[in-house]
Amino acid sequence: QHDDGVELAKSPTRVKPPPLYKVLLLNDDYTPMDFVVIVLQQFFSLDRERATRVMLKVHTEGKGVCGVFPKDIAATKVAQVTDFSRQHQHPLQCVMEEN
Ligand code: NFA
Repeated sequence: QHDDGVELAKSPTRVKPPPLYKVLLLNDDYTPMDFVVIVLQQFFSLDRERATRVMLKVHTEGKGVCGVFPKDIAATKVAQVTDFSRQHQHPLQCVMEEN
């Protein structure tokens, strides 16, 4: 089996795109809003306006999507956000789910 280059390969030779995972933040009663905005800016490269929008969605709806990534990257984000939050003694929960 060889790679077809620019052509769209048929099923026997097609390489499947990696499954994507949503990374979500969950609401809680204790984590400061400003801290959540910082997390979204630092770990998900959102500008302040987009980060604020996602934070408010999590706050009002209970959860919100931070981004969509391949599995290993999503898992790293979850671990980094969880570590960072615990270092700052906040209970913020970050989870991933298959898209
Ligand atoms: N609900 C938190 C508060 O009122 C803010 C928050 C937003 C926490 C998003 C977690 C996620 N301080």
